[in-house]
Amino acid sequence: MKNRILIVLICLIVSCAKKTPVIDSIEKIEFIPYPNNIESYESALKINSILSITNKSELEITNIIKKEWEDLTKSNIKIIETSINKGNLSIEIDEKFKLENKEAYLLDIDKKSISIKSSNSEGVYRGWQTLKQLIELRKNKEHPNFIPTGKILDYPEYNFRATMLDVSRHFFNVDQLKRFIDLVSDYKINYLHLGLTNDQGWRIEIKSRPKLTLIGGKTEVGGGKGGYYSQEDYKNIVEYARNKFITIIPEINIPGHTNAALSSYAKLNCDGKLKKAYTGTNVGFSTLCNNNYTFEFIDDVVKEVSAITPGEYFHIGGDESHVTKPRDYLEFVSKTSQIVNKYGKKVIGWDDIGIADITTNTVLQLWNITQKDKVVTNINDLKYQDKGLKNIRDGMRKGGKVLISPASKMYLDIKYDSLTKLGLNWPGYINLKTAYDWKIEEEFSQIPKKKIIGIEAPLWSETISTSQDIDYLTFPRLPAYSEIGWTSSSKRKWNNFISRIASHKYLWKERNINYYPSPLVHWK
Ligand code: TNX
Repeated sequence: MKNRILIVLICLIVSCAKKTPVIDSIEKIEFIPYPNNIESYESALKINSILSITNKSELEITNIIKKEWEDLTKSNIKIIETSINKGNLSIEIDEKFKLENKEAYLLDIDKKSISIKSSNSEGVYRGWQTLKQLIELRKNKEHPNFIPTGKILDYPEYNFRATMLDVSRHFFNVDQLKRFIDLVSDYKINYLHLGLTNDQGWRIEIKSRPKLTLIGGKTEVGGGKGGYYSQEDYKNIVEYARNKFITIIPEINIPGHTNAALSSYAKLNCDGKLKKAYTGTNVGFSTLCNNNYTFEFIDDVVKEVSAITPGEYFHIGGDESHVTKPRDYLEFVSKTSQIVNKYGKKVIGWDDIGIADITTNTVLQLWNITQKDKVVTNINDLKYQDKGLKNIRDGMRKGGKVLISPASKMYLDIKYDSLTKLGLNWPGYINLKTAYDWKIEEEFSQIPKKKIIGIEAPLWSETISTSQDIDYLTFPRLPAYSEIGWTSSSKRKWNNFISRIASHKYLWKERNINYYPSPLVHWK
């Protein structure tokens, strides 16, 4: 009898061991951004034991996750009516699960099933993004079909985590933009700001002003053919991003950075003459004329773009208007802000607009900062060193909020070091450590935390024209910024970050990302 029991026991242990291998526990997974709370159950779940998905409330998010699950695991799961506790991925939307943050989620993985809980579908999607990264990071390990069990209770440090693509200096088509959206979505970016207009090109169709794209859309830096998005293209991009819970923010820059418009409509110029097209990379030489025609023009543009933009923000630029008369500049900012509000949107502008009469709820994007040891070669460079902070102080006094984007730390178009072929270096160089290893509350201690809506890493395109170029400047820095935006700074450590990011190389290879192999990382 005793022997029999022993044999049965041994069989059980052997078969169990076969079923559930011992794998690294869930805290050791190289998540980026790293979740704010993780608890391990010290066991494992076989991924293809999940055969169904349930959701009691919203079908849209269930379909999104079902499709992404199937693309990722290459196996089908079916939607079923009621949750079962074996082989199921259950999605629960429960209004009571608030945690004072709409993106908060609870991801619970046990040996037999998975559940994602949040107060709304956006939070559920953030939980899914964590699960997706977990499944992918396991792919290159022993027992790739298993994921560790545990509970992740997570929510972001900042509700606004953005990147920007300048589609004006060089045009990127709809497919290139969708690819960029896919790549940044993996890192829980939730806003994409598009620089739609600049001296070198006008990239959005305005039905009441067709010459903007017929003339202004046909140029770009270096003399290439340019391009533009029709309003249908733009709606398509907005919808594509929405399915990844990313909100598009359009930027129509006024009153400077407007040569493309000035070369399309003569009446926007004070001398009534069309400007020549511009394909160089200088800044600060163009301005709209302060006249009635211009404000009708701005009203029409803001009206049309707002109508196809479901998000709450509209970016009015406002930077580097060096040839606009100071009085005119103030009038441009305040009148354009009122127009934007009239069409139901909140204003974002570069920090320069802090000196003007801004409207309530305006967000100032802090950019005008260079590194402390940046050699000032020219007296004009002095203006960059901390002009941004002065503008922000002005703007905050008038009720403005702040979006953190210092050029010295967060500009994706800046060279990693002196050897980087792409990019600029006016605020200094930004290697991976400079990008990651700092804290907003220490660097900008003079800005109260409650004034800060979040972070944005902009990618200007003077020196880039292909998706490979985009990749090279974006990876690995964008994951660093995403973690600054998501993970509490007390939980971020440089050494730990570089050991995690090394594993993301496999994810990037899978997606054909032309990343920069930073020498600061030991790429395994
Ligand atoms: C400054 S950032 C600019 C852009 C340039 C960028 C290049 C800002 C508001 N203005 O026009 O493209 O530097 O790094």
